[in-house]
Amino acid sequence: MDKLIKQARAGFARAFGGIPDGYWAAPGRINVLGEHTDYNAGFVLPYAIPFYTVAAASRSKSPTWQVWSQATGETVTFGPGRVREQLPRSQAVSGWAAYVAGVVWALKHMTGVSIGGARIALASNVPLGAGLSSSAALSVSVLSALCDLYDIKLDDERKVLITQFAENEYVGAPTGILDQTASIRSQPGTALFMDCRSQVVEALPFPLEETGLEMIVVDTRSPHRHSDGEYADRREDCELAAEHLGVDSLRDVVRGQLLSLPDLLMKRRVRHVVTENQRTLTAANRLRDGERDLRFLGELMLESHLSLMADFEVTIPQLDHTVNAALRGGAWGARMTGGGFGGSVICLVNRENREAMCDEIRFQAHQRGYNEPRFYSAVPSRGAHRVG
Ligand code: GAF
Repeated sequence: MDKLIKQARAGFARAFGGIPDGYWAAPGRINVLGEHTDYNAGFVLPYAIPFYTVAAASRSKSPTWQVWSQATGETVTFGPGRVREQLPRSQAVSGWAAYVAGVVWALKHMTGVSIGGARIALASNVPLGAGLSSSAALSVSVLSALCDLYDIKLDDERKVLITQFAENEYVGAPTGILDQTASIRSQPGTALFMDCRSQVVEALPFPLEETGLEMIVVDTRSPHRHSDGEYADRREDCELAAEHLGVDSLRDVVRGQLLSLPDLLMKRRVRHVVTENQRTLTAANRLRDGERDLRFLGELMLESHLSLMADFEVTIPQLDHTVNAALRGGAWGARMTGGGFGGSVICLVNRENREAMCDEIRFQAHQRGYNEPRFYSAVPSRGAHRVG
């Protein structure tokens, strides 16, 4: 964290001069179970990982927002004209800075509070394009900074909805609330079980270390293919199925209802959501009951992957091969994490088998001509907080 704060401070000085009023950090996440269930009002089990975006920020006198990013080295400046209602897409801020403009816009839209300008320098070590929620880390760090700078008091649920709204309506990505919730509400040493209908969360013990286990994230560095369009298609499949079954959302479907769906594709989509919710509930119940040996999660993770592969069709061969290689390398279980169509695989493995498993994954990737994967240890970490 110290390094990120230093980088953000140096970037702030270079881009704007002076020192910022404060520093706010927000993490990326993995999701242990509960994939593509959030927008179906279902259950999820993510946690924050020890990779953060730090926003170094100050209020500014003029009503403009200036944002510098360490990742691109550029400074983007925008005024109130680009964060107002009904803005044609061509006039909206684009690229990474859209997440910042989106937060400014959503904050005003959802609270009615008009905030003044700000200067923000962003430094991050959340891997980009790896399905680890670098965009949630970005928007949550900015929202935390703006709320403190302008003394706006919001509860966590509202913060989640504001950053989701920014992403849905300003950036144009139709995501659920999984990533933002994990970034805002995670607590160290725990996994965050959430009912996405009520937004009620429970921090459940996740004693990886105690049982000699590690959760390894494998960033496959696979090219993301049409992920936005495909993601929106899956949402639409789910909405159509819910309409067909006469339920508010697929969370309310019970197994027997599958038979009444018109075609196999719809049956498979619904089956994924129903079984994924069950897996997530099973895991949450066992963690709540104090189960210390987390190896039981391995099989649930593998079942989740198979369901995402066969029924929901959001994996790609590179993710499937990585899961297979992890299992061959000694993992208790492995699965893709996040939206899919590329990105990362998480693997539950004994600490002493970690290197052998990573070697096997690296070897298999090399054999198939894939990019060299990157490995990270996913220790359950703290959610967004002020760091200076
Ligand atoms: C992406 C989305 F942003 C989340 O809301 C969630 O739907 C996830 O894909 C799939 O579980 O990360």
